[in-house]
Parts: sequence; structure tokens; C-alpha cells
Amino acid sequence: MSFTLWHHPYSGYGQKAATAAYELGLPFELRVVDHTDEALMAEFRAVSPFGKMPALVDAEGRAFYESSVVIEWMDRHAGGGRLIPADPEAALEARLVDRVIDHYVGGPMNRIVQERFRPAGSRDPFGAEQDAQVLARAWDWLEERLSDGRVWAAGETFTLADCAGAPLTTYARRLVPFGDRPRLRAWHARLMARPAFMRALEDAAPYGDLMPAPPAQD
Ligand SMILES: N[C@@H](CCC(=O)N[C@@H](CS)C(=O)NCC(=O)O)C(=O)O
Repeated sequence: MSFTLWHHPYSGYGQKAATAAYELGLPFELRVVDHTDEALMAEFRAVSPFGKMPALVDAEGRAFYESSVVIEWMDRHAGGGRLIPADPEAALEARLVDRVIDHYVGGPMNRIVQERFRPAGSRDPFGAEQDAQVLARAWDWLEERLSDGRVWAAGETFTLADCAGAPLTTYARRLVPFGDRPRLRAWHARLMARPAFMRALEDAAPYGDLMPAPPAQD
């Protein structure tokens, strides 16, 4: 099953989709989103109406966007039941943790990064502080969720939730450190050693370090 994946290898949500594709062993044609190329961006927006990456185009030309939906597509076309577990309860947990990570880790992380790139006079330190508090609450939530001893974000197998967690927590911890949350720290160490995510990080390496925050110190 061939498909095209629009994303940028440095993008957190793009890495989420690339990690899923690598995990499932699905080959894809990469289209790198380049905001400086107007013709390419017009093509990209025709595929992804909100201009957000990742977006997937299947062999029939159908477009899918929103990273979690893109991964559902991949999982189904890889035979099903891996990144979205076949057991409905396990699938519900994977979707719940994925949603929490997207909304309360990826959302505030992206807003804080954008705030740091704003020109002087249009910064929003109050909003950035509120987003930092949301991130800290997400760290508490994940620490609590992992307290049942699960290996991965949603249970004993690597799922959609881990595809989200790997890139988004790696970037977001540079803005709000993990602190004294040993389960979160241990889960993140497992993510960093997962070959599919390591491959996504290798894809990003040629682009350098674009984060407006120092590497995680803790
Ligand atoms: N809810 C979307 C979020 C995707 C998203 O925010 N992508 C960012 C990159 S990490 C993006 O496309 N930013 C480009 C822009 O906003 O112009 C998803 O899950 O796919």
C-alpha cells in the first residue's frame, strides 16, 4: 500500500506520523513542507486545508490529515490491531492518551514555541505561562497514568499514544522539565530507544536544532 506523506522531518506531529510508518514497516513517498516555496505550499494546502502537517495522500488521491487519523489509516492498511489495539478497551485507552498528549502537550508546546518567535511588542508572556502550567499538569497526568506499571503509554504494547508521546514530549520537556516524575522519565527513555522513533530523529538531524529553548537539562 503506497502513499505520500507531507510533513517536515523536524515537525513534532510529522515525526508522530513518521514514527508510526516506520513502526509498521510502511514505505512512503515523503513531500517535505517548505513554507518558502509558494507553489509547493499551494499544492500542500489543497491536500491539507488548514495547512497543518502531517497529511497523507493514498494511491487513489484521497487526502487524510490530523496525525491520529493518518495513523489510523496506516494501521488499518498494515493489517490492523497494532497501533490501534484490536481490543476495544485497549483501543479506547490508546486514543485517550493520544488525545491528552496532542491537546495538553503538543498544543501548549506549539503555542509556547510560536510565542517565542513573535516580534518584540507582540509577545504574550501571560498566555505562555498559562500554557506552561498546562504542560506541568500533563506531566502529572502522565505520571499518574503510568503508575499502574504499564510499559508503554496505553499498556503493554507500543501504540498510537506512544507515536504521539515520543516527539511531543521530547520537544515539550525542553520548555517545562519533567522534574521529579520517575515514571514519565522512564517511559520517555524507552521512547528514545525505540528504533522507529530513532529513525524519525535521524531524519530530522540534518535540519539542526530549531527549538527556541535549550536541550533538556534534567
Ligand atoms: N492537530 C494537528 C496538529 C498538527 C500541527 O500543529 N502541525 C504543525 C507542525 S508540528 C504545523 O503544521 N504547523 C504549521 C503551521 O501551523 O503553519 C495534527 O494532529 O495533525
